[in-house]
Amino acid sequence: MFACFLGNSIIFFELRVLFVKYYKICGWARGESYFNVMDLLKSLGHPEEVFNLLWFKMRGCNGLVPKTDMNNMSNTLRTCYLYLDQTSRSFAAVIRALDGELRDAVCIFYLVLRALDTLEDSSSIPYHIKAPLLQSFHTRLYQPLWNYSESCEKDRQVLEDFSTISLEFRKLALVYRDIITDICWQMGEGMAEMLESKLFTMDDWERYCHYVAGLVGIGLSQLFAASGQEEEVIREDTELANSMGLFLQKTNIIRDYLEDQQEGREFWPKEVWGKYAKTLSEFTQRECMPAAVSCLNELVTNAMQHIPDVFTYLSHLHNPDVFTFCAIPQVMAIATLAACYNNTQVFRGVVKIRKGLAVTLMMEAKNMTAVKDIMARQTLEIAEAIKPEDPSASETHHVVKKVLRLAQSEDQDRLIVKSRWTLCASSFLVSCALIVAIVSWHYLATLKDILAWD
Ligand code: IN0
Repeated sequence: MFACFLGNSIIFFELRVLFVKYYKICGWARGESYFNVMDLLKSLGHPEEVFNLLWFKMRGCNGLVPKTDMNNMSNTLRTCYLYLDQTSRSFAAVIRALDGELRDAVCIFYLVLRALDTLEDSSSIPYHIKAPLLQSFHTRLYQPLWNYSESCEKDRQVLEDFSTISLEFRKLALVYRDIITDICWQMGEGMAEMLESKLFTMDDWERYCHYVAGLVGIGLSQLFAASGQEEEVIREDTELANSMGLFLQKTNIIRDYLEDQQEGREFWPKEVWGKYAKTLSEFTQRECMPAAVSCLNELVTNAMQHIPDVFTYLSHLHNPDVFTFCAIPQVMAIATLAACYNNTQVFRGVVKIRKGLAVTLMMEAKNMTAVKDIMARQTLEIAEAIKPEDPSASETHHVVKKVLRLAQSEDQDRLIVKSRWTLCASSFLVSCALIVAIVSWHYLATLKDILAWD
């Protein structure tokens, strides 16, 4: 066992050196592609991810979703899709997979929400200006010349050229416009309300997440129903739609602890972190790591409570494109939570899921069985990382059991067997790669010597 581990470690190191050299020589895929060689290396222990990455590399996003025909679009709509690509490349591909007028409605909804979110995030705008700006934001959708150029945020372009987005908004059918306007109005009011209040209680946390993400789920459900691509009932259960948003937003808040600290923002609720520290910023200090991780695990456990609602909401969807659109962010979120759980890296840097895993999840999340499979697999990873001494251990076990029961009742053993099989296959693949690498290395070295003699 030890020899196998040592062997694979040496192989891994050799391959890393080889790949990094190759990467430097070729400059392959640097920046302009969907992944680079380091992404491949990170997935070396997961052969199916390497395979999917290569497939994705060859076919690009078009391998996952059909290409949008940009030729028949107005210049302004084309610009909107360009902004969509700039703000969120992978999610843009997911939106493009939607059908007909729903696709444009969701694209515009997404950009309008980005603009509102960018306003909320702009720390350079003082409170007395920001609050009325947020509250009146929905009215800007009908003001053709309104733009905002005072933001210094990364996505400020959507505010600076808001007139292009609002022009396309005004071309949408009235049903879509009314839904988008109403959600922006509620969200702007909510954001203004929360501007000055710190997130103290769990209720504050839930309310904040409802305003910025739950309402998105509620608005999307209304758009799906209005387009006729989903049944009317999907609008009715706003609690389920809210949970879809809360699961995503809580995951973002947990993952972005350090980034938010560095930018002077705090979104972790005091009711939880107050049990482990005097100030939230303490968690960046090495000596506070055990307390920080306990707090982190409690929040992950809290976010996981939304998974049963996510299953129910997804099971109500009938249209395969709408299903994939909703399922992909959810499976990415559970993978992010699994990567964060019990991980001190949350307090030291960026926790990101492997690109290979992200591509694999995007390719797999096509139906309820696949989504449940993914949720169960990631939940099992969390289960394996639970430490008995963790203060939330029993609560985490409880939610893990609930998710597994809902996800895989009759199939638990198959998943465990599958993950073991994957491990063996990985070792085998890595070993084969080593052999190929070493043989090639010797062959090239010999060839070089022969040429030198000549
Ligand atoms: C979203 C959501 C989203 C998509 C599908 C169904 C949803 C149902 C309820 C609530 C939200 C739903 O998905 C995106 C995903 C996304 O943008 N991913 C980023 C990754 C990242 O880290 O930013 C990417 O680049 O791929 C999402 O996160 N939000 C969002 C915003 C608008 C719309 Cl129309 C849909 C943001 C948020 C705050 C979680 C709601």
